[in-house]
Amino acid sequence: MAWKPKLHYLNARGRMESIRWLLAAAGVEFEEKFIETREDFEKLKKDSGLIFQQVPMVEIDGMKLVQSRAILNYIAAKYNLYGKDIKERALIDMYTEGMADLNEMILTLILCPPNEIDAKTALIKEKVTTRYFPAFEKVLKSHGQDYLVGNKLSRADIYLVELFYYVEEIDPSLLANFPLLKALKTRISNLPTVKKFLQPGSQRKPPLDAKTLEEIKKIFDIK
Ligand SMILES: N[C@@H](CCC(=O)N[C@@H](CS)C(=O)NCC(=O)O)C(=O)O
Repeated sequence: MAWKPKLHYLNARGRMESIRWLLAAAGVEFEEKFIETREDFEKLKKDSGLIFQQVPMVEIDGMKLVQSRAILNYIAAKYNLYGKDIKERALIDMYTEGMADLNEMILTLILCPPNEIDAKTALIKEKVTTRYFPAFEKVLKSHGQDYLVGNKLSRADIYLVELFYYVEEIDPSLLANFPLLKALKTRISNLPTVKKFLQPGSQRKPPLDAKTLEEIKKIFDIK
């Protein structure tokens, strides 16, 4: 059997899900080792020498990589999803850093105290519709091409489409006024590798539920 990258994280989206998306879109099969208890996490820290005592960690090409952005950069470069030159790479970095800012807001929503959830949700919706989606619609309009950078699929397209699915979970209407983004979503979702990842039973993870959140808080000692 061919060697596969091994992903060490929770059985949840968190900071690993974009890595799962990128590998899946690149057509790379991967294994997952889930951290299910505080003891699992302590053991992983001890046995694998996690440099910052944090996950995600990905075993790939003889390395044990941590820091989600570093992992994404490596996978994107390895599978030719990171532009053809340093200018394209700079654009891809610029766009994906904006996407990472939005993702961080979405990712941390569930950690908000209940009395702050509505305000934070409203803020996300406002940023989506007045900042992030208009920015990426404008990029696509400016060059009239099918992909964000270099007329070729890159990690930026994959990350943005991943975010479309999260945003739709918050409010399915938010993409309505952005025709080029809607077309991008359809185009990327129909790539055979992505289509497969979107099918039930894939390694894509569902939204976090309250029970799993409580388990995660125990594992990471979050008060
Ligand atoms: N900048 C890091 C942040 C990693 C991070 O915060 N990991 C959390 C889980 S999502 C963790 O391991 N927390 C345990 C701890 O910090 O002790 C990345 O992007 O990978």
